Amino acid sequence: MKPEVDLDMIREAATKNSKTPFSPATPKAARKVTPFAIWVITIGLVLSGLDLLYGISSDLAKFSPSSDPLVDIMVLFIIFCFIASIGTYFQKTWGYALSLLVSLGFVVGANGLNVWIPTLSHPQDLNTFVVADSIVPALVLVAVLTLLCLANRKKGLEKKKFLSSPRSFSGVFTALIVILVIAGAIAGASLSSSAAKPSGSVVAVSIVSGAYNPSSAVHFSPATITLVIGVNNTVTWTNNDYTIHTVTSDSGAFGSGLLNNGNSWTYTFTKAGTYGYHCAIHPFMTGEVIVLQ
Ligand SMILES: [Cu+2]
Repeated sequence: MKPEVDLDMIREAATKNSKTPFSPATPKAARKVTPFAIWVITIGLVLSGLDLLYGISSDLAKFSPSSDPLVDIMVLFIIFCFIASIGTYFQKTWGYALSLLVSLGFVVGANGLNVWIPTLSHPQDLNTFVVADSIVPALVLVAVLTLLCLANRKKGLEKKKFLSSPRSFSGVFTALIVILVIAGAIAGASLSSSAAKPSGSVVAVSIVSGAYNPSSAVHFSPATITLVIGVNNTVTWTNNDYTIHTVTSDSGAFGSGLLNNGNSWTYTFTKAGTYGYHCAIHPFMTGEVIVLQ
């Protein structure tokens, strides 16, 4: 009887030791573990900032300082992304506030431009596509998690499992966004490689160098074109400027999405009519396509 009891005690002690280290809870509690949601927000903001920096790099490489007011706004936005990521990492209220401002501001602003969905459906250039495809989903993720951190900051994030652990709501949500971005990039790569060459003669329109400038005389060249269905009803626009532009129908009939320097976009007109278009980023850039039957 007696040896058995001893054995049980030893066994019990051994299991206890293997589960928790000998030192009591104090050092573990003192070492603050960064909650999972904080990591996601911090990394999301840094990646979005780098992503955008890459997006405007061709403009910055050409002009220093930048020539386009939009690029200046983007530079400011990138700086705020990095400051917000630091503030969030240290779990400061101002960090959460800035993170929310930056992420919501970008998502709402980009949505207003109405260029992200066309970029997804017409992936002309994989680089532009990746920038468009990743930054909006990443900032939606950042905005949702920041809002939850802001709401729970007084009670302590580490006490909320859905924020502290990856095996919870925030983990599943993060995984979904990552899968969405990867699937989008794969879809974009396969779509751009399978883009069909149009038959018949193609009319070329150039987005001229310096088109970003409101006082520049020419933006789209030629600004007005006349097409005849069955003869030359396909148009290719090429961005020869050093900043991002779009070809966006005034009526919403067509849209190129974002076009980086050197990118082109092709559209075939199948119905007679007069189609006004503009650049979604620079509304003063306008053009017209007249289609004859
Ligand atoms: Cu433009």
